[in-house]
Amino acid sequence: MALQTAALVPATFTLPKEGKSSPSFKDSTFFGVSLSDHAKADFSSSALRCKRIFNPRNGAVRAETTATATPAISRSAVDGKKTLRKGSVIITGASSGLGLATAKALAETGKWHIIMACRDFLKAERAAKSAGMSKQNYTIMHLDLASLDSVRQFVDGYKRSGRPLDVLVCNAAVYQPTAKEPSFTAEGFELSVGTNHLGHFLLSRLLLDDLRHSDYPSKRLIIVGSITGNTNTLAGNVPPKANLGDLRGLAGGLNGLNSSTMIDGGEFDGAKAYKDSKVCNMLTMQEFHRRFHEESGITFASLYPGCIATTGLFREHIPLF
Ligand code: LMG
Ligand code: NDP
Ligand code: PMR
Repeated sequence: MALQTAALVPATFTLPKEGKSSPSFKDSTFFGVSLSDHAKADFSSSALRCKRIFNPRNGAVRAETTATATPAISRSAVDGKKTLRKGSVIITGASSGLGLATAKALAETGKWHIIMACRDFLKAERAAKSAGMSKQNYTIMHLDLASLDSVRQFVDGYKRSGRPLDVLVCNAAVYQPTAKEPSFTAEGFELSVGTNHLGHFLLSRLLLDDLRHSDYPSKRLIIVGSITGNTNTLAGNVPPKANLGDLRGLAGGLNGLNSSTMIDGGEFDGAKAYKDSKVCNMLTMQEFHRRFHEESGITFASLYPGCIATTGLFREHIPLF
């Protein structure tokens, strides 16, 4: 599979004019969108947790982390050889397409335990079975990225499981190129940006501390981007083109009531909303890298998988495609 670091397009990300809401990157806002008070509480408590845990004077919390984390490398009692423990990887949307293929490939190495984070438990179970994945290599956990409450519940459940987290793969997405009318997430955000970007953003933000604490040799946060969001490529010039404009729709909540459903404030266009969401995905990894890489040792990456026209992503598609 060809991996390509996403090239980003400054032209698609324009800063707002003075006096407009600023798309500054704060812990509780992202690209100008203000998450609900509930979400704010989660973000700030997650930041607090991180401070507490990284404060060397706070012995109690450090003791807790050593109690829950399994050392990545342990010495085998029998022959004294060093062995690497199984890595733990969460893959969102692992019930089909690229996510399932990734889960299967990692399971086959025998070196990973895969947490398949899926909205449809039965579909995921059937998919894992038909991919021939062995039960001991995976766990299915419910996650609906179109609900920020579900994201929080998933994170709580994961933390309670006591598993370390070594890699997070944000793979799930929806694409609605033929929709005439927008649809919405549980909190009322336009569905594609709400699921692909906001759901993954909250998930990543809440799990960042767990990745930080991983003692695995390579800890990663990976998001699946798309060339179709990059307007400096031919594919990215096929209309409708991604464009975040001055973020006025996002700042207004993407709910179609007192704001547009589109990030740039324009008319709803499902194909554009998807491409915009992928630009946000790619920008998120750039910003996470800038903010957190050095201090945490986490590798942040986005990748473009090439065109796989047979996946579920294209359940709705235009005849040209
Ligand atoms: C849209 O329609 C719907 O409007 C939207 O609602 C949604 O459903 C979306 O993605 C889903 O689809 C898609 C639209 C795109 O298709 C049609 O309307 C059907 C008719 C299109 C038939 C056009 C065939 C043309 C073949 C072009 C071959 C390109 C070769 C170019 C060579 C250039 C070399 C530099 O299609 C259109 O709207 C038609 C416009 C086609 C634009 C093609 C884009 C190429 C742009 C090239 C610009 C290059 C500049 C940058 C280059 C950088 C290179 C590094
Ligand atoms: P699929 O539709 O096969 O996979 C997408 C997965 O996301 C499905 O498992 C789907 O679940 C899941 N999903 C959708 N909505 C939610 C939700 N609300 N909560 C949890 N999971 C959800 O498509 P692909 O494998 O093609 O897509 C995978 C990634 O690759 C996406 O990020 C896509 O943008 C990206 N990509 C794909 C390209 C391609 O050509 N295929 C090209 C460029 C990027 P369910 O099974 O229940 O529907
Ligand atoms: Mg594209 C020449 C390069 C190129 C590449 C790499 C892609 C990838 N596409 C290219 C060109 C074209 N496409 C051209 C010239 C056309 C006719 C105008 C075209 C059309 C087209 C459509 C209608 N292409 C599409 C669609 C979709 O609905 C897909 C899409 O945009 O999904 C968001 C798509 C794609 N083309 C690609 C890739 C990778 C996709 C799927 C992108 C994704 O899933 O993220």
